[in-house]
Amino acid sequence: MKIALITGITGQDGAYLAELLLSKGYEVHGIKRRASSFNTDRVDHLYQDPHETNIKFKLHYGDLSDSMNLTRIIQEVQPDEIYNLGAMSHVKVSFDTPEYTANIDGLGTLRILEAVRLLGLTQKTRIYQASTSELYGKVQEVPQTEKTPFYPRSPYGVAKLYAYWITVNYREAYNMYACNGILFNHESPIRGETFVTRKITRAASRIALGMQDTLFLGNLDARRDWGHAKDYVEAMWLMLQQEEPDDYVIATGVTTSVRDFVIKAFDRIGITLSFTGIMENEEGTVVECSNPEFQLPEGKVVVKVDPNYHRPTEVDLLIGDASKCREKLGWAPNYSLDEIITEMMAADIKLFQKEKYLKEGGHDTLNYHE
Ligand code: NDP
Ligand code: GDR
Repeated sequence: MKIALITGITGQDGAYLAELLLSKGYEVHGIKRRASSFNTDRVDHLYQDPHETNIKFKLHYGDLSDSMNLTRIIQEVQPDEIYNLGAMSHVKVSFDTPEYTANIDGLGTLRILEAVRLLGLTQKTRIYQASTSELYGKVQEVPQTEKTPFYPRSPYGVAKLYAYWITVNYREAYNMYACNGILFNHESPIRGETFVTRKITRAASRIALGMQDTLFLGNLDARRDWGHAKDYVEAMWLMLQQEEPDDYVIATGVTTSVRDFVIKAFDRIGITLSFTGIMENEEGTVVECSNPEFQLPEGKVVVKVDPNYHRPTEVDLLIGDASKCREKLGWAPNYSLDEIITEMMAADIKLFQKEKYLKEGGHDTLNYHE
């Protein structure tokens, strides 16, 4: 039985990867952060009581800023595979917390690599590093491949650039099996609520249910290559099952603007939007509602631009060429963007229908001070 250790197990990808590895018979260990409230929602369904025998899923308290903690966990777990998914992963927030982002996303990766080296596990433990299409940043060429030059455009991208190269360096210097997956954006119903896709599907659902008036967004012109997180964790695993370590682009090869994502999301629930105006004055207006369940007045403005969501430097266009991964790993995405949006909208409509029902029944808050 193989043993895997996942940093960032409480995040979107960590949860899907843990499910995948458990289904393949792995013993899965994960690092969770101590927080003042529960932060394990995404993996609670995998939890096993530690008093049970034959435990296959175990969480350890830790943090990517704490090298002694990481070294101890790796020593205890003796993993065959480490998936380093932990990160301050929000690009806009990285402009507010650049030093923290460099510490966790950049040096955190070094701490993992160095722990494996110091513990003498270089020939046992394989490492996956969560690299990103944000490395490409300012457009140099499209579609982007493993050979496209990097030009990151945020503290997040720059921190991940360090992580990318330190992974390559440890592979070459110490003959370690360490891979970079250069993953383009990937989404799902459990995507973090402040990333643009989930922000849109949540807001579209709430607006349709009469629980919110307006969705405020930043740059509607940005274009992203969006895939499904379930497909992408499969590629992470495949990268660690090869004879030789290597770096791979994971993408769908299709790019879509934020504006078109909004239109598609509302369209899923029978609301047709049209966008008019330019730049900061652009607005999304209801043209037609064909679903009797969700009736919004024609002409109602439901999307507005708020310049506060603009980034000091933006990544305008991402579209990936995953040919290498297709040829060498036999990987291809199963989900189209339309299917992803359908799944996300269905999940958020259900979530907010439940919330609305509870609120209407007077069960909207849990007041701990009563
Ligand atoms: P999420 O933001 O959903 O999850 C990030 C995870 O990292 C969470 O478990 C979080 O813990 C944990 N984390 C944050 N800070 C620390 C820290 N200081 N020490 C230990 N753990 C920490 O990200 P995703 O699942 O979407 O992404 C996974 C990885 O892949 C990230 O590294 C991201 O940068 C990268 N990536 C993501 C892409 C995407 O489109 N999703 C594309 C390319 C790369 P907590 O739950 O407590 O906050
Ligand atoms: P990104 O994802 O920055 O690509 O990073 P995000 O969903 O945050 O933004 C995508 C694009 O949408 C534009 N945008 C907005 N974004 C957010 N979050 N909120 C808004 O209101 C909004 N309006 C417009 C952004 O400007 C941007 O162009 C994600 C993360 O998962 C990273 O960790 C990962 O490395 C990359 O994807 C690949």
